[in-house]
Amino acid sequence: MRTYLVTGGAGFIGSNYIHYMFRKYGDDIRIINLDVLTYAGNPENLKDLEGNDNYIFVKADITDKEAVSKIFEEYDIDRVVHFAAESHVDRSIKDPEAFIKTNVYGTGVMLSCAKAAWELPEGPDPLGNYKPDKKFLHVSTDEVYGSLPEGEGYFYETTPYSPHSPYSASKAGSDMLVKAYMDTYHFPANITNCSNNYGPYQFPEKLIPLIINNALHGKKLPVYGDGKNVRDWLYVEDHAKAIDMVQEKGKLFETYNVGGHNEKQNIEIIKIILNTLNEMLPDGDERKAHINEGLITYVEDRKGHDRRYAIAPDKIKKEIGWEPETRFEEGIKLTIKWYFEHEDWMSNVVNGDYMKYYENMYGKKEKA
Ligand code: NAD
Ligand code: TDX
Repeated sequence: MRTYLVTGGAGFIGSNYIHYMFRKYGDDIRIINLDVLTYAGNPENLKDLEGNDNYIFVKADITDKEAVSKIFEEYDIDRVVHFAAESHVDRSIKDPEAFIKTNVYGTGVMLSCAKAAWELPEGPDPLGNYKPDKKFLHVSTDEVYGSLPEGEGYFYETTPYSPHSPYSASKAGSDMLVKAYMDTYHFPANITNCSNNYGPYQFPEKLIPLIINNALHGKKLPVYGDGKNVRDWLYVEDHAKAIDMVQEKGKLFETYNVGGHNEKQNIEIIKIILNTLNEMLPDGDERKAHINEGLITYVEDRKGHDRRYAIAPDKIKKEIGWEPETRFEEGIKLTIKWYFEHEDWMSNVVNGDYMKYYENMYGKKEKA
């Protein structure tokens, strides 16, 4: 049985990945989920796995080397899938330090512990020798490549790094550490750089769930700047599938960009959500009365706001055969349906801390 160590598995993409993996491999795999449960980590995301003997949750911090080493001592880990990170750009602008600590130092700890557990004392490779079939996958983002001009060019694996926010700079730093481990120690790893994800279990600080939640409650829909910034949206399950395919079919030491040529301006996304909500809510639902474009509110722009992200997924398609399966029109309906069916999940998440965050982040913007 193959054993996975997933970091950050209680977050948005990590929990979708764990669900995907158990659906795909069933009892043939065991997953250890290492997560410290920050505001973004939610055990409810994995509640359905309670009682599954092949799922083990360990509450620990990736910056705690002793705790991470202990997991490698206790279990014979075959695959590491490293999601754990501080992930929200706006928070990184207000408080960069947590990003530097978790994303850069935390990734350093994960690499060091995996290397120590997998390394063989000697062998034919002067750079490094490892137990067979051990692999580390570092989950990263397209934001490390910086910003593209409107309507021109794509991010390739060869595009130079040019991060602008503390978040993307810290992710770039973590990618560089993984590259350094591969080059210096021949450490068996891959990096994936993915575009913006959306889908179930996404925390409502990110654009799509924030807009869905605010629209349902008749709250203003904050649009940064002119609303014409472009993101390349991917349904989260397609990302989970890509990660698994890269680990099993990709070439070690390679980076793969993950995205589906689905560029949309933020304002387009918001209008699609409003139309889809109205389409999907039953006739007579009183919320329909307030779900309209009158809620759209232009607010102060994000500092250093990247204009456009767009991934060229040519390499992952050609070498591995991965392609996104969920078109945006379908993915957004699946996502909205999930939020309709999980109102409790949302009301638990939107607790006192979230309200404080919201007031702190948007209170001043709306008055601007
Ligand atoms: P998220 O914020 O929803 O989840 C992060 C998880 O990591 C949470 O469960 C949190 O508790 C955990 N965590 C944070 N700090 C930790 C620490 N010090 N020790 C242990 N656990 C810790 O993030 P997400 O959106 O699911 O993103 C997951 C990964 O994918 C991140 O590395 C992110 O950079 C990358 N990524 C995200 C997107 C996106 O659109 N969301 C796109 C590309 C790449
Ligand atoms: O209230 C808002 N209003 C608004 O106009 C919010 C929260 C966002 N926006 C804009 C900013 C961006 O142009 O929407 C776009 C998307 O914003 P986010 O959802 O915050 O995502 P982004 O900044 O693009 O980063 C995301 O994608 C890449 C994830 O948060 C990262 O973790 C991932 O690496």
